[in-house]
Amino acid sequence: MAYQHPPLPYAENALEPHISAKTIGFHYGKHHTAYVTNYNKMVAGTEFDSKSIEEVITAIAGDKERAGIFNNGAQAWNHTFYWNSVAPGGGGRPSGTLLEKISTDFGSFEAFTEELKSAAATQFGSGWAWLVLGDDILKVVKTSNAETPLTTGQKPLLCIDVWEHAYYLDYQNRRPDYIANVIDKLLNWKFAEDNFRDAIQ
Ligand code: MN3
Repeated sequence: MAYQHPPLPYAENALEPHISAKTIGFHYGKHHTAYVTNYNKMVAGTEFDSKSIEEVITAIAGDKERAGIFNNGAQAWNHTFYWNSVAPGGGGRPSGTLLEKISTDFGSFEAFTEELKSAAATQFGSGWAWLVLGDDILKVVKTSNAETPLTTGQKPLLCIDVWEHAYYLDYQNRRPDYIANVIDKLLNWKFAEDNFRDAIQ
């Protein structure tokens, strides 16, 4: 079925000064739109037309003949998740059971943020850094290009886009500065708490 491009959950300038309206305009308006448009064109009239985007991505992961559908579909899904992973007035810490689980599984909240920063900074080339729940343990993972933890049975809680298009207009080559600002000022812990609650039910 066609994947609806969800509206951006805030104004294009709402993440300033950490991510500019210009970056969001291109990133949401051009890049994300293109992934959604391409995915919908590619699945129209095929066996995938009746399936959800999550089902399609999971079913065809690693299938080289369907790489085009996978790449566009996973990028459509990953970006929607990313827009919700950041929010104006974000950053800080989660509360309650998620903070306790992070402290247990990483040693401390600070140890978690260092691991997330490191994963996001060292992802070679384009990709993503994620906080996921897998096998009842919280983990930081990184994925290349369009790859997504959805296909490996892990439940994403938050993600950071580290493709150059996510930060280059604002930070040029200073990816670590972008990552630090996302973690300190923008991460949407309410979204992560909701995802964590769903995952452990
Ligand atoms: Mn992107």
